[in-house]
Parts: sequence; structure tokens; C-alpha cells
Amino acid sequence: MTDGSDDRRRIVDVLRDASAVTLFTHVRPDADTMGSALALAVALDRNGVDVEVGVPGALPVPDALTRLPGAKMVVPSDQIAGHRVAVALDCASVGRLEDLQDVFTRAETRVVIDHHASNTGFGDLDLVDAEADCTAELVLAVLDDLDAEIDADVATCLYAGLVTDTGSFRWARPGSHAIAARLLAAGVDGPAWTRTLLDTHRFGWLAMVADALRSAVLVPEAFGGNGLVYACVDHTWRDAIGWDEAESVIDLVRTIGDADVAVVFKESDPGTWTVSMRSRSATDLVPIARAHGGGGHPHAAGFGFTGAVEDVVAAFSAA
Ligand SMILES: [Mn+2]
Repeated sequence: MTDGSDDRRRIVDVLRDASAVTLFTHVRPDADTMGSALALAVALDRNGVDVEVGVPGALPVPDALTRLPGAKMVVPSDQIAGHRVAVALDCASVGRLEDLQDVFTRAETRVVIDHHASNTGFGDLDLVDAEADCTAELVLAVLDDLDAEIDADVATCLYAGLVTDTGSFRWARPGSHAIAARLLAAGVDGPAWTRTLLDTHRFGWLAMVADALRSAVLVPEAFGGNGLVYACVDHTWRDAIGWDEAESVIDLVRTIGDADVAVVFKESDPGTWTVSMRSRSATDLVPIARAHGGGGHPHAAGFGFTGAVEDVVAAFSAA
């Protein structure tokens, strides 16, 4: 983790001088990585900068995120030019860039803007602040330093990251409420975007949730008696209703007060798992995530795993 102010100043200088910039979201993009990238994309594009946004992986971008302002600047990952200045948004490690890792790495100036506690910095310039509720807040600070206008489009992208990463402001820090007020005053339709980003599912989502909740297991003795609850979503649901619909299952499982740790094992392809973890208070999840090549925050982290469902559960239980 860096203090940030020096690197932030240098990042602002780099972005002010750049004629072309490639922005990167993390794989399986959420609203914070996408909103952060698009806010920066809209502001830079307006300043005449040649901007492209790369989304790693072959999976489709969630429908709601394709409606954010500036989404037309997303370029299919096999068509990314790779400009001299590269900025990774909300990526805890270079591995989160998956197939776009090389494009990022070969850029002349690599910039990392992120708020994950596990991020040790992998750019030439790292603005990493685990105190920030979302990466979008850090992008707002950069845009302010650039004297960029925070109009309704830019504000909407930033708000998308803010409202989702704070769980609709449930765990927002005081400063994040002040930022929200500023973004709403700039013209964001808060209720509409909250509904679009957090409260909208396909009908098939209900059956997937029913299936996932039926698979739930409570292990009271886990984590020194603090307890674990976990559930699985198998790969058949990806084709039925899309990978992103499984992201919300953890928000149901983590409400179980019998366990400090909640985990959802999501199978993206047969035998390929994404493990989402949440802890209510006692357990720091970062060491577990890091031990499996993942990362995150103390109370929200994740990692990837390849193998059978019994193996992924066993590997997790061993940690
Ligand atoms: Mn984030």
C-alpha cells in the first residue's frame, strides 16, 4: 500500500500529457472496475485523448454495465491496440487482467488505481488506497486534480462503483456519503441506477438462487468456532442465465448470523471455480485469498480454483 499523494500527482501528470491511453477493467467486471474505467474514459476522450477500454476474458459484459455512459469505448480484448499509457482499475493483481496482462505489461507507463488491501502494487505508478470504499473514489480524486468536469455522465460512472462497492451505502464511510451527494447533485439518477445495478434479475435467477440455497452447508466448528456457511452454483447456470447473475448469491449467504464466514463456490466452466468469501467481523480473508493466488479486502475476498467441487471445498477448508 502506498500513501498515494506522490504517485497520484505523477499519475495526473502522465494522464495530462498522454495522447492515447488504454484503460483496463478486471476480468468478470463489476460496476466499480467498469465505472472507474468509463469515468476516466469519458473525461479523457473529452480532452481529445485516444481512449480504449479493455475488458479481459471472453465472457460478455453484464447487461447493466453496457448501459453506462462511455461503454461504447469498450474494445473486444482481441482488438485492443495497447497504447503507451496503460491504466488498470480496481485490479488487485496483474493476474486480474488475464489475457490482457501482456498488453498492460508492455506499455511504456503502467498505472494502477485500486483500493484492495491485498494489492502490493504492480505498476510504474501505483495509487493504491485500502481506505477508499471503491476505486471510483480514487478516480474522482484524479479527475479533480486533472480539473476534469464531473458532469452527469462521469458522475454516473463513478456512482455505479460507489453504490455497489458500499452495498448501497450500508458500509460506506462518511466521506463516501459526501461524494454520493456531490455525484447526485451533478445529475446522477440514483434510484434508477441502484435498481439497474443491484435490484434487477432475469426470472431464471429465482431458480438459480433456490438451487444454490438448497446446496448450503453450515460448519459451526470452522474458523475456530466462528463458523462457516457455504453454497455452490454449478456451471449449468452460466449458460442458462449468464455468469453475472451468480454474483448476488453471496449477498444472501452472508446474511446467516450463525457463521462469521460465508463462501460461494461458483463454477464458470466445468471444473473452473471462482470462490467468493465474506466475513462478518472476526476473520481476515486476505491471507486465505492470497494463499490461493487471489486477493481482496479483509471482509470480502476471492480466488480462482480448478478441480472438482469436493476439491475446491477441501482446499478451502484446509486454509
Ligand atoms: Mn472495487
